[in-house]
Amino acid sequence: MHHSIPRLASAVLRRFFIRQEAAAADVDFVVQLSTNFFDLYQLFRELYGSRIDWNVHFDRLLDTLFGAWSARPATLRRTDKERVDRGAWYADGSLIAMQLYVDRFAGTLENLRGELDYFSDLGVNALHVMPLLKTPDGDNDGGYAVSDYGAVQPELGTMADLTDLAAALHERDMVLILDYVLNHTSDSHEWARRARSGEPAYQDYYYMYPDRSVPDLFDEYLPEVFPETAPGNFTYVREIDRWAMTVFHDYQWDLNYANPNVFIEMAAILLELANRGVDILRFDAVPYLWKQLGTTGQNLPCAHTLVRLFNACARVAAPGIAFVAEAIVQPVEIARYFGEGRWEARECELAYNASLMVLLWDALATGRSALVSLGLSHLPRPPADTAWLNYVRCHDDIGLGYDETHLRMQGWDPAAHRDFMIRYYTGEFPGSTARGAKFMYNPSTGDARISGTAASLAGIEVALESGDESLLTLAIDRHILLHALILGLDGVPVIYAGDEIGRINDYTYADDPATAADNRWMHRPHISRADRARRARVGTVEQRIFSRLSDLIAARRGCPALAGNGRAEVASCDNPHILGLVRTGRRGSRALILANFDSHEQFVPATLLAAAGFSGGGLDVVRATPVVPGRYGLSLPPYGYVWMTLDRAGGR
Ligand code: OTU
Repeated sequence: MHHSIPRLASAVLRRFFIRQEAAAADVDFVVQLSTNFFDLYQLFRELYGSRIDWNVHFDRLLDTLFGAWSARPATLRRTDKERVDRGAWYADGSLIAMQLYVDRFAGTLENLRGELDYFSDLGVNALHVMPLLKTPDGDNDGGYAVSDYGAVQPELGTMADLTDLAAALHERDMVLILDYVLNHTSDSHEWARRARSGEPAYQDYYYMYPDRSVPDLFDEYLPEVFPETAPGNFTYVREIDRWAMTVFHDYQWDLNYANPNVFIEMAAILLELANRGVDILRFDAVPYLWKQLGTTGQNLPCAHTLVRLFNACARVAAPGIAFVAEAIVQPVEIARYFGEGRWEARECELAYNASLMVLLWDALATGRSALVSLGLSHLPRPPADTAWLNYVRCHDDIGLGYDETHLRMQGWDPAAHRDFMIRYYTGEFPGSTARGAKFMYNPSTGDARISGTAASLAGIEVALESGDESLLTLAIDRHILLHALILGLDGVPVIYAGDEIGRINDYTYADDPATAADNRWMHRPHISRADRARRARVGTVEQRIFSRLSDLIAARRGCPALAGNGRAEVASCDNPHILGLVRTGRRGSRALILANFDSHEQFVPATLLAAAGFSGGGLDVVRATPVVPGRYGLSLPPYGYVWMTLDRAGGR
């Protein structure tokens, strides 16, 4: 049965080229389609092969791919070629990204195009602009409820502005990253409107049920993403007397990917965004893409098949683009989105390192490195040609998901630890200078996630209020420490806009009815040009943080051990406050990264230095000074860090 597939596939491919003469005459397309055809065919059949009309849909997919390729601008096709030749361009260590809201940073896309020097100043060469496609006014989950994938939110500009931004970035050798919100649409999307007006074909674009029987069965297993503001997973649609699946908010209708029409339309949308010049697409809420009764509806095998199929489509019609998995789940589950076995590097080439992010915040709160050391040593390694996307903060809350076994190994009770973290980051814990807020607090279980900017969580807000300079210095050091770690590790570091100048929480969200119910807006600050200009005035918080981050970025770029796509290995250490990482890079180069999470000076034991091959110290690549261990080992100041190499000539 199985070996007949290549024969059948070849016949379909031949038929396609006979039908589409223009495709057969396009050498690049012939190569791209032929080399990926078997994958496309197999994946599509896996998902839709049980339908009697599956091959009709498959033919339509092929036409869609050729249509997208035909529309792909020549400049982007050139980049495709360069990137395919270069291989894994997104994972070679050269990308350092910043994530920002266009409206809150520059007002419009056009204005943003005038601000690109700022990014070069800092040293970042990739911009992740938050969702900017058309959404309804009012409730739109910060752009994650799209009502028209073919248009930009009018206040921000037009599709032409998006194309221009991409072109301006490319001219500077920069990269554009954009969200691809594919799990759900807004309930005012045309498909949803037609479903609501009774068209069965569009009702089939969503999960719709005539009564509560199936929804009740689903609800038994599906977790709630926003239990406080959007309990349950279904919403009653009065006009048609049906229940629509809405795992996120009630206005975000989950798309039904069991319907091949949905897949084909969404693939066309993905390729259209790629043709606008988007280089990397962030697959929003990727674990949720496939639903099945009796499961949690997360990380199902078909969700992976779907991403593979999207990836195969991109290889055919926009081979220069890459995907990021936004999967805030268990580390092993996240890593599966890199692809496994023959699918390695053929699902999402990048994935958010949510595990590292929460471990960094644990280390800062506890002052101890044990959990992050353990977590990092158990973190799955990205397969060849893939990389982690490392971040300290993003636009979402911090979900306190820790490995319970690892917690117990420290003698920590998981529930007590969670309670400590919540009280620490909301500033309730004695001695804590953090100022965050509970997100989605459930008093009956004690469960909560954390909102707040990195600066406020690191203590900068409280320090500024107190006017105590020594407190402020410590808080800034804490803020920098976490960034020094994401910038020292292999992968793509992403700095969340505002963090590079230490923006504290913005509480004005509570005054706006559109944002008041969602405290994640406190860490989505407006950042004006005047705010950014303060980085030039010596002694301001903005200057103190911006200059240190830009130094770190320059040091990373200039240091062979840190600049490439090497690996980091945890160095075991007797000091419970110190995290040690040995980073290997280009041509066997090595760097030792050390971090002190304690509020006091700590010594890095000589045993660690010896085991890592740094007994005699080395060169501090950020400060360009020698590092010399003393009698008790190497001294690190409170919340201090060092990146050092054996390279005497200097890392920069
Ligand atoms: C994402 O986050 C976005 O980052 C959020 O801003 C959106 O609200 C949401 O999707 C809906 O589009 O639950 O708390 O495993 O954790 O997709 C944030 C992935 C979220 C989910 C994630 C989701």
